[in-house]
Amino acid sequence: MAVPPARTPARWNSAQVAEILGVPQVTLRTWDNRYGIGASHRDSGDRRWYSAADLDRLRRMRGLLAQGYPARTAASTALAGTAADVPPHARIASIGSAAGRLSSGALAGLLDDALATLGAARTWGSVIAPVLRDLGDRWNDGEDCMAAEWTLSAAASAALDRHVPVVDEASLAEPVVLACSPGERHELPVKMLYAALRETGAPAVYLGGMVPGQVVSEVVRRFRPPLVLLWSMTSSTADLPLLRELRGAGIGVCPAGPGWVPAVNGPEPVAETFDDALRVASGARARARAVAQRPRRRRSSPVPNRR
Ligand code: B12
Repeated sequence: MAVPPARTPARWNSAQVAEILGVPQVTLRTWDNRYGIGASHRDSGDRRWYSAADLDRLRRMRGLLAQGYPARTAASTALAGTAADVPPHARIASIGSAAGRLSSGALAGLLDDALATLGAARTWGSVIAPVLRDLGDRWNDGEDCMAAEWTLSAAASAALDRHVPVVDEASLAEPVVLACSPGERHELPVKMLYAALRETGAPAVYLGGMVPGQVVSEVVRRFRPPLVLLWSMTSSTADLPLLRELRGAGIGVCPAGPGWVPAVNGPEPVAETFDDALRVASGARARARAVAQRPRRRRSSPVPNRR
């Protein structure tokens, strides 16, 4: 089997890249020969080897093509690393249409491009959320667009996995913990928040959708986070007993999302918008440090074990 040339960051050969991107090898060769976008390394047998940066550029190329850019422009834009001039309504239209066609491949390119160009917060607020709201409204009006909703949600989640670099959680100091309430499957809003936090370099741990209470408790015991952000999209998933239990153990918990509003019912602050939650989560470590420097009473009982 062919191996990558020594001492280069190249890791994937043409067949692997074709599979990862869903683009035929012959097309990859054409892009490379015509537009100079492709593998940055060749081995002694003149075989192409692609690095992570090469893959990112090719993903953007694919996303720009799906937005209707001519190939030459798409290649030069991807190579220059900027496509900020695509207006949000064009992104909304192309992502909405790719979701309607259930085209995960086109969505991957479009979403990678949006995330690389706009970052997570703007991609969410000005591109993905409007498409999801539209799908939700159409579903309410009796249109069967559930498959498009699932396809887009899955593609967005996968694009975030590519966008956010892997980190070894064990090495993080005082990370904010983000989790969906135990019954909550609408995880995308809080996963977007996680990506936005990580873009700023803030240490954060993301636990995913429908997180059992005992998992939250165990992670909290391990990481001692300055804040747990507990997300709930609908009132049926707002888990008030879990919120109280964590707080009773001295853990700072911020209920986030529209689901908490009727549940907490009153003066309790809820992070209702993405920007609120980003502010609260970003400031949590600084606030925790300030509190730690004040003279304080003994900490209450350890985090309860819910098993
Ligand atoms: C995508 C989606 C799904 C996907 C979720 C995929 C995923 N991985 O996240 C799937 C298909 C799994 C799904 C499942 C279900 N869904 Co759904 N879903 C949606 C949809 C289309 C978008 C959800 C979303 O991400 N909203 C966020 C953005 C796009 O909406 P928004 O209004 O702009 O958001 C506001 C706030 O949430 C806030 N905000 C936005 N982002 C963020 C981020 C943070 C961190 C914060 C703090 C705030 C915040 O700002 C906005 C202004 O207030 C909504 C429709 C909608 N309009 O929301 C329905 C919707 C939420 N779903 C609904 C329902 C009923 C369900 C199901 C029960 C359906 C079923 N019978 O199985 C299940 C629920 C399962 C469960 N236990 O959780 C209903 C909820 C009604 C209600 N209030 O109870 C909605 C509203 C659709 C409808 N009928 O109108 N769903």
